[in-house]
Amino acid sequence: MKKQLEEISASAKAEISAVTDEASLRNVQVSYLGKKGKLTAILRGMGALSAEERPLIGALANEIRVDLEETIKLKLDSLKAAELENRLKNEKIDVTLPARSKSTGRFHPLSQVENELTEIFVGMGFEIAEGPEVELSYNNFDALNAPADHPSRDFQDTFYISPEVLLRTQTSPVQIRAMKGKTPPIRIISPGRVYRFDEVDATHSPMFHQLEGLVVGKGITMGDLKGTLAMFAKAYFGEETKTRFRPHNFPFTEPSAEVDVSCFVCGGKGCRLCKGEGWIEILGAGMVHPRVLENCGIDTDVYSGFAFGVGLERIVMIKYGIDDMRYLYENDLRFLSQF
Ligand code: 2NL
Repeated sequence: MKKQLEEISASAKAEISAVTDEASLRNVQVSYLGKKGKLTAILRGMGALSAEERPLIGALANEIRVDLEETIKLKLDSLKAAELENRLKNEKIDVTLPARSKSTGRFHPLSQVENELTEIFVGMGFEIAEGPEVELSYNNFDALNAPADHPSRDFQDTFYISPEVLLRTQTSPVQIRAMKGKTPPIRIISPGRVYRFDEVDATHSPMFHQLEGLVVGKGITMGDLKGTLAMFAKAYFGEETKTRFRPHNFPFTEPSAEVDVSCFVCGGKGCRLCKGEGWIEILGAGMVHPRVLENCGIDTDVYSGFAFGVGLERIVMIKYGIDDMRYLYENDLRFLSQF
């Protein structure tokens, strides 16, 4: 029986040393030390031994069991170490690979243009003024010298909440509030959303964005208006940009003008963007009508002012050659990620 035990020990050790993975090692373990294992069978059959032999064989069998358990444990450790070694070799990280690019967020083109314009005017000393989008009809129309029969006041053109309250159709009421609230000098810009009762198409939306500017002080003239807008045009469209004023009419300014800049694509020669004109209309402006100043409690013997209004959608569309305004509101990333 001793010989049998030594054979079992030898063959178990040979098998243990031959396995190359954990699962096979477990099989060897079970086939020798498991409930129906070879060593276990010997231990079970010890009842048949003589009283002298039993303790000797028992001790030897136990010794072999402990030895095999230890051998299996060592083999297991070495298999695990080998596996780790192998993984470390195969899962090598190439730190020289270029990083996967992360798609970062960005400002909507309208916000980008609003920020660019704001920065230019803030650089010229303007402050940013804000006000409510739900306004008094008085601030939106009456204070701005829009007569009761002015077409823009029609309920077909303006979103009324009540006869006295509406969604502002321009950001001018912000300037009205500023003029009522402080004494000149005043130098403000008011970017924001405005609303008009328009059908959606390539050039219209019931909600769009404006940026207006207002300067009120002693001795402010048309020359200041022209100089300010010429400087703005150069800062935004490029140093070579020229500015042109065409007579126009707004109820809130007198005189009023529409302002064109020389085409920034062709430099004035005429191209597709400027439709062969050489000029692109970018905003409306004028000297603040004395009645508007009076409506805000400003003494027209002492003060005068100028104002202008830019449609931000228009500037975005001109700048990027976008031919349909609806793209600006659809939030399609294929469109937005181009800017
Ligand atoms: C345009 C024209 C303009 C103004 C807005 C203004 C504001 C006050 C007094 C006088 Cl409080 N004027 N704003 C003046 C001229 C033109 O906007 O076509 N905007 C897109």
